[in-house]
Amino acid sequence: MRSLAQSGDIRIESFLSETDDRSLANDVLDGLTRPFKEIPAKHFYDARGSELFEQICELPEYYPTRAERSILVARADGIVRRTRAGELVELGSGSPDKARILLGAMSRAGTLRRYVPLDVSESALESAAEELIDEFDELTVHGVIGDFERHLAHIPDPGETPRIVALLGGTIGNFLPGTRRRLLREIGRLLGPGDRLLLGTDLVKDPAVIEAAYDDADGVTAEFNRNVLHVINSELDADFCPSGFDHIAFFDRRHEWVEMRLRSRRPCSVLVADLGLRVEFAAGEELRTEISAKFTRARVEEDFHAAGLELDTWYTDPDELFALSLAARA
Ligand code: AVJ
Repeated sequence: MRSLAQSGDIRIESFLSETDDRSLANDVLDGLTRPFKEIPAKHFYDARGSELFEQICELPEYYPTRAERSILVARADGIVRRTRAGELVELGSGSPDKARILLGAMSRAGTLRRYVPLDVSESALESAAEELIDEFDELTVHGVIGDFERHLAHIPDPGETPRIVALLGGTIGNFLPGTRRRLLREIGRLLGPGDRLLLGTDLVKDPAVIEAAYDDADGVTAEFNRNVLHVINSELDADFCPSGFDHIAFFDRRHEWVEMRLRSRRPCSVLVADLGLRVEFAAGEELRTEISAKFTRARVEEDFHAAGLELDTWYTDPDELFALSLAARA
């Protein structure tokens, strides 16, 4: 563990190291040597990918961020009244926008103590911590730089107040059903009896609306999708030609998830020099880069049940685009 910052109110620790590079290396080795090629969605988010994602959140077609925000704004005070929480643990925190709404409600309720963001991006975490410290006098921040699939054990023990552990944005949808349930179970271990999980899930709706959100007119999502190839090029000394791949996004009705893929226009041979790996793509061959599951209330409840959790309160926006679930350990 590296301690990166230690001022009066901010403490940031990092649990990323060489094992971090290994995570991408392992995923590339596994994912590009299969008959159906695949790279996990978490590798989009280097500095450029995070910037592109922030741009996606502003696109007219990409409704989840706005819908979730509107629920948070309408419900944050109620959530805090219900839980009496004074601590927010946010997994995959990214920008401080969502935390600010919940911390503001804790501050109004007089319970606010601590914000514990966990994110892979050191720069995002530092700037979020500094912004929020300036806004809330009573706040301390204990940031954890890490990956919530591997570093949940480094979340500090709870303080004196109940805590909310938040996984927002629909990020849970990036995981296949079995992994999703395992992850929810692990997250549940962070919850004491009075603590609650706050989970953001995008909802099943007209496929045309969903597909537009993942294939915007300006091509920002296409660039975001191709960014994973830039990440592999720079981190593993590969020679992908990102412009040789088309962006594909479609709603799979049977699985109720969106898939993003990259389709090679021509036959191409890629060298991943750091791994001594050569990978061949046929013309038209596709690489799956993301699944983003869309939920119904019943499906969320089933997942909670399988993970040893139970739904406490279900909140949606008026158009039922997105949902926030408050859940407890069963
Ligand atoms: C950040 C994972 C919630 O799945 O909607 C946005 C990522 N991918 N556009 C999502 C994403 C394409 C986003 N999550």
